[in-house]
Amino acid sequence: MTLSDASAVMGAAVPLDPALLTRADRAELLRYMTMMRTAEERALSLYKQGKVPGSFYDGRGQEAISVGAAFALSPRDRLCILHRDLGAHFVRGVTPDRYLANYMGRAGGVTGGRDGNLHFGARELGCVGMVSMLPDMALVANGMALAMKMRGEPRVALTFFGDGSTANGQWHEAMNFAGVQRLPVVFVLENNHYAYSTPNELEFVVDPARRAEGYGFAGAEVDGNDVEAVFAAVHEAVERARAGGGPTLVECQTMRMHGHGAHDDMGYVPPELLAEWEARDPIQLYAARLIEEFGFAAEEVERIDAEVTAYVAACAERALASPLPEPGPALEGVFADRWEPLGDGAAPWSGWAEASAGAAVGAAVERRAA
Ligand SMILES: Cc1ncc(C[n+]2csc(CCOP(=O)(O)OP(=O)(O)O)c2C)c(N)n1
Repeated sequence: MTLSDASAVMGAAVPLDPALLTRADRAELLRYMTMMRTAEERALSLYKQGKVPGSFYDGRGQEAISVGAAFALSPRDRLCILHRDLGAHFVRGVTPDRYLANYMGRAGGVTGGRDGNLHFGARELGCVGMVSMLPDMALVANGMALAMKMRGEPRVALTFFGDGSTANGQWHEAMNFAGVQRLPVVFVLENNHYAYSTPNELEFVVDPARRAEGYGFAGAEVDGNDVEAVFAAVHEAVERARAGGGPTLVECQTMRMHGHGAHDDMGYVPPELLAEWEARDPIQLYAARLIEEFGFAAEEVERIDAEVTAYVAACAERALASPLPEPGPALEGVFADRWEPLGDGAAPWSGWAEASAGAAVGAAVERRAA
């Protein structure tokens, strides 16, 4: 079964070619999900200590989506990463010290202290800076995909968004344009069942994955708490886009296990619903699966957890040691200091060094290509 038959795949898992993921890849998938959880837990505690100004947002319970999806991309692909997708930044090579320093507004943050939140990107890693207005990152991804298509480059743009985005007018324009132009773009919908306090039933009548058919491209629905299911669906979507087959909407079913932000006690979510999803925790499920299905020893899985815990603790120390920024560079990067014509292949976004992309991305994709 392929995703190209949108109606046939609804609710069905894409079969994963076992050769696509090696044992080392599987350990990495667990490592990156654990890294996202651990770094966000640490950031939340820094927020509670008053070290993070403003607000704090995390993606607890959704780790399998950003990690699984980012793992299916090659270094030359591009990502638009939103507020619940920290795992994608990590897979691309952003490190937890830079993430934590960013939240604290320190000079060592990804934005050098310009932003004290999650509105960052890392161009050299293929991560576009986050636009907070929803769902505008879908439009940015479309723009990049259009450029890739016009240049004849076998590259793909991927964007994440939540269920709330799918009820916004710009979202429909983005889907329509992508379908009409058959853009090499992958739309990853993280359906965590709430847009702030608005539940799915007040957001839409027809499920977004089904709506993809109306825009003329494939829609798939996967278990967003199963990292390999996400990887398989996104991998197939990426292959199709790269081969000129146009967009795919991959809807990942999951649950937002924390409030919209740290300020939100989410009293509007029924506790029994949360308990149901707690039992489907993506990290615990995958750790158990590595042992039961893929022959990992319990100690190996525990070691990954211990290594990540120690690594994130060291990263937090580095972030805390980072100074607040000097005011001088605040305006750097706001206005272009020179003008150069964007010749073919010379657009700012295509000039990153491949070698600097996250080790996991390069290694996994190159192994598969070999
Ligand atoms: C146009 C716009 N309106 C409101 C907001 C404020 N806002 C940020 S995230 C969010 C909830 C979005 O819900 P959803 O798309 O389901 O994503 P989730 O936060 O659940 O992952 C809101 C209302 C925004 N960023 N942009």
